[in-house]
Amino acid sequence: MKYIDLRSDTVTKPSKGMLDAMFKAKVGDDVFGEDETINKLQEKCAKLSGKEKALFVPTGVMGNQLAIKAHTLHGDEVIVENESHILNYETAGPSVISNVQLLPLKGENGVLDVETIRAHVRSREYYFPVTRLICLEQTHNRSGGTILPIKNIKAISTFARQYGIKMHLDGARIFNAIAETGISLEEYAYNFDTISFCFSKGLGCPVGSILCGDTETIALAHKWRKILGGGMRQAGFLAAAANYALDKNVKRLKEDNDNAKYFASELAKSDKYNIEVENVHTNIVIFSSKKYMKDEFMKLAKSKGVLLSSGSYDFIRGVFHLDLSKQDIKKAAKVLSYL
Ligand code: TLP
Repeated sequence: MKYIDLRSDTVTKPSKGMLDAMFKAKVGDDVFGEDETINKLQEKCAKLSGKEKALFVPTGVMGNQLAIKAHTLHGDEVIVENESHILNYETAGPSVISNVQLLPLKGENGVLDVETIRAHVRSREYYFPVTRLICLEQTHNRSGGTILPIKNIKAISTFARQYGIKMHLDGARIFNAIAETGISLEEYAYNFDTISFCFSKGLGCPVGSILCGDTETIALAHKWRKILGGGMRQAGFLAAAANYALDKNVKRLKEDNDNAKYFASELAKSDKYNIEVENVHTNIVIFSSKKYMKDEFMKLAKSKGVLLSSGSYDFIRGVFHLDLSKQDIKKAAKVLSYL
């Protein structure tokens, strides 16, 4: 059976144009800093984000973990949102790699309020951990690709700077947010010390993410990338895909966001689902079935040709990406409306 794959935007395969660009890449040994395609990508991303430097990394997880490692000391505390990727899907990496404690705070649709953060920053008694870092996520995956408002980001950033707390953005899907808000990567990034984003999601690359920050922080991250086994040699073939994606696949993300909204509004027409259409800001749709438990529902949908993934708790997740046609999306919505 040919499945309509809504499990994630990570499931895409490189297009012909991307494969051509990869095939033609000029590569070298990146451990010696000699891969010109990686160097070009890193310079491009540094410029786009308004940061001094950027580091190509294999995964979004590595980008986040290197940022946490570079910003913290053993025994520090890192504020994250309750439903963040860093807390829920990174295998306790911050405690394993950086020996830090995460302090999860409850947000509203992924959005943390500056007053909630203020109330949880530790005072400097010797028996408290030091609040060293705040991590935010744009778009917010488990809340359904919701966009953190720039006003909220700015308020948190202003507060953090005042108290000498570092800021990291897990911007895995930031270009999906940019497609809606029109706010530049540089304006978002200005509010953070480091920002990571992924090429292997909506941008359609097979592998790769990037971490941007100042020279000193990226130098530390570079060292830790090597320690963790991420010195990738002739990875310019992969960086070529990322360069291609930045040129060709950024603008079209609006289509994925619109497809997600269409799909959500179709599901909402049936009374079989709990779904909040107004919370679909970008390319992720979170919903639950009133009739079936999550696992049962996903199995049933699969038997009818639609692959979905697990969201948080009893929520089911559909993610929209460049390997889906309009027809696929119409069909998926129709199939689910009959379940
Ligand atoms: N997210 C994956 C799964 O891990 C859940 C997905 O299918 O959505 N930050 C955010 C916000 C992410 O959503 C992801 C991947 C990552 C980081 C990690 O990226 P990778 O998988 O490249 O390590």
